Amino acid sequence: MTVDMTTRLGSLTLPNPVLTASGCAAAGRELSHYFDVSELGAVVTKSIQLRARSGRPTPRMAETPSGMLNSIGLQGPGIDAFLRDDLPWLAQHGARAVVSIAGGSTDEFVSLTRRLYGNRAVAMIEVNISCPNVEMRGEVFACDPSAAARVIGAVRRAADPHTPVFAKLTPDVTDITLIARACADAGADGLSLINTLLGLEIDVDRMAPVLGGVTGGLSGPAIRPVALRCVWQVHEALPHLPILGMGGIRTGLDALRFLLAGASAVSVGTAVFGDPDAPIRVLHELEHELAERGFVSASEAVGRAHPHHAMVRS
Ligand code: RRO
Repeated sequence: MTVDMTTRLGSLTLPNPVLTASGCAAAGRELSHYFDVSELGAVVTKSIQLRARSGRPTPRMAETPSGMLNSIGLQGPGIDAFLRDDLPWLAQHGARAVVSIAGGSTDEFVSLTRRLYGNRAVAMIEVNISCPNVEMRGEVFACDPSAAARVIGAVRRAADPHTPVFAKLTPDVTDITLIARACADAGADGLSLINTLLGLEIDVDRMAPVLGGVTGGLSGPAIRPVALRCVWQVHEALPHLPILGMGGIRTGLDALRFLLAGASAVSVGTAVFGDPDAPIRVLHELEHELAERGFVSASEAVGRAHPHHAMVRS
């Protein structure tokens, strides 16, 4: 039995619901050594900033039980090089590009959004207001409903009306539904849930933090239940708002769990470091798991684990 794998994120229709996660595959080129990037729902690019940036001091990665800490600090080529080299490459290879943008102020987010306006290679904008590896916690706009709404509202107004704008949120807040609602009210077309959790590891030989940047973002299977909980809570509060779910997805069953909790699509991130084929494997496994359960479409599974699912949908 074949399953209709198409999914919608706002006004964007994707051939399937499995994407890469921002930051884990640069702009997709590295993964193209392993599979055809156009086979995925979309490639989500590493968050891009106005200017090139070298990032935080090394070491920038640390392994933890079932997880990974990163302290990259927004290393990247800047928007000029991205538009010149990376975005055209994705378009030439038939990949749909979800462009992640990051800035230190609302004005920076707006400038980045304007640079993307009208570019047909941009399928969607993911607004990263939740990077944990910034100098000041005040720059994590997703920790505060009004700061989050200010950035998302400004980006939505500046963006091409045809381009969906998703806000990427952090789980490091008391009530993620308050931030989600503020973003939705400000015009977000959907949400990406979740970014990494702020963490720390100690090297007992050096008796010092492992990471050069001291703290880092925790990702991988260790955070999957946290991510699922966030997707669940936000879908319960805002059942009509599309969610792109991510956090520790390694298998098709993991992806299915996110769909059942309310995500319309998923991103596979940390898994690619140990298994570069992971996104495409997860896609095939998800299709199989859906078929096994008698689903004729992926969208039928979205939110199915919620007790009031039937009422919400009707
Ligand atoms: O670059 C990073 O250090 C980074 C970013 Br922008 C982010 O959003 N999440 C993360 O874990 N690391």
